[in-house]
Amino acid sequence: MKMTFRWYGDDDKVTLDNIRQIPGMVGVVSAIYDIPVGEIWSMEKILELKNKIELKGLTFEVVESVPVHEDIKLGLPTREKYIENYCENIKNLGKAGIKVVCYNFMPVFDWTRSILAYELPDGSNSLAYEKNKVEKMDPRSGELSLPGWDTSYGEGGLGGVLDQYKEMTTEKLWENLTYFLHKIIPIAEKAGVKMAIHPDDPPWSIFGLPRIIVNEASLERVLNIIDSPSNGLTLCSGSLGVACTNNLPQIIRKYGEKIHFAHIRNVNNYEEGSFSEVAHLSSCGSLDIVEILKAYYEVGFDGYLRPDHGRMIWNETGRPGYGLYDRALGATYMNGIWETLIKLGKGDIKND
Ligand code: DNO
Repeated sequence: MKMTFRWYGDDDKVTLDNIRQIPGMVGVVSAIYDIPVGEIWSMEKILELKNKIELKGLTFEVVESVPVHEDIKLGLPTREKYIENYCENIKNLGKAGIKVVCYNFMPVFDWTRSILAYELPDGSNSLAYEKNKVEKMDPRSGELSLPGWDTSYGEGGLGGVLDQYKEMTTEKLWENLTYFLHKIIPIAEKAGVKMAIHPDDPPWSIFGLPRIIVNEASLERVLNIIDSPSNGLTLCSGSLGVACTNNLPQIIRKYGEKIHFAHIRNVNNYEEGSFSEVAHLSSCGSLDIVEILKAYYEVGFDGYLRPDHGRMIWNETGRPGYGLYDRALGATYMNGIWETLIKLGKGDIKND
């Protein structure tokens, strides 16, 4: 397992110097943020970012994300140009030594929450999803824009793209994903890049827009589209884990070799369909992080892992979900579990 940390580049309040001081941190996960979705990332920009990260003794082998243009998800004729550009990006990233590219196929809205600073009983705050509030939100109002979204709305803006999705069905979205994968996976294979689709967050349809990467059956379906080491998963515990029917350790055991990138986050599930994010520690939420890591250990996981969203603690302010302190605590907690699993496995610690 290679422990990594997401970094949003020079605009991030969290610096590479902060990140390198987290014990056990080997690499940074990042992206080029100032190029519009669908355009080509120049080799120059990719290498500049890579050099900046490596200068601090960290690796840069995972990109999160190369966003997929809405025209690809919509299956419009203009998708051809965007798919070509996407392939160009994969080739360039491969040349620069990137091993894993994370992406998602969520229509219009990426991860969605109703509140960015939900107060937890200990006075810290985190991201939360309150079903009743989301149901009352007007997606066209523009109030719904979360930090870190990569949007590609085109000339008609948000309203325009939502209109374009009016006739979209779950099956049509699957067709469009299938088309996309048939084009990009052979290119990724050649470039030595593993594509890793991120599940939909939350894993259910919102605002009438279909969402398809939501459970074990959908992971199976996406992997069956093309059997290739380059067609893999980003397994996000917090995304899938808010649906109580998703058994994460079971999913990890089943698809272990296809999981190239692990996001680990704990969530507290309230009534079905509402949740808040919490500290990584198992006892703080609904997910058993030890069981999850044990499953990764048992399948011999040697991919990349990162602590996903953290709470805001100790008066930290910054990008919701992506502060320094709680994510660093999460990484440390997980490193502790991992070290224990390794020692137990080797018989260095008696298991009785
Ligand atoms: C949220 C992230 C997502 C993720 C994309 C992957 O914090 O987990 O925005 O990066 O969905 O493409």
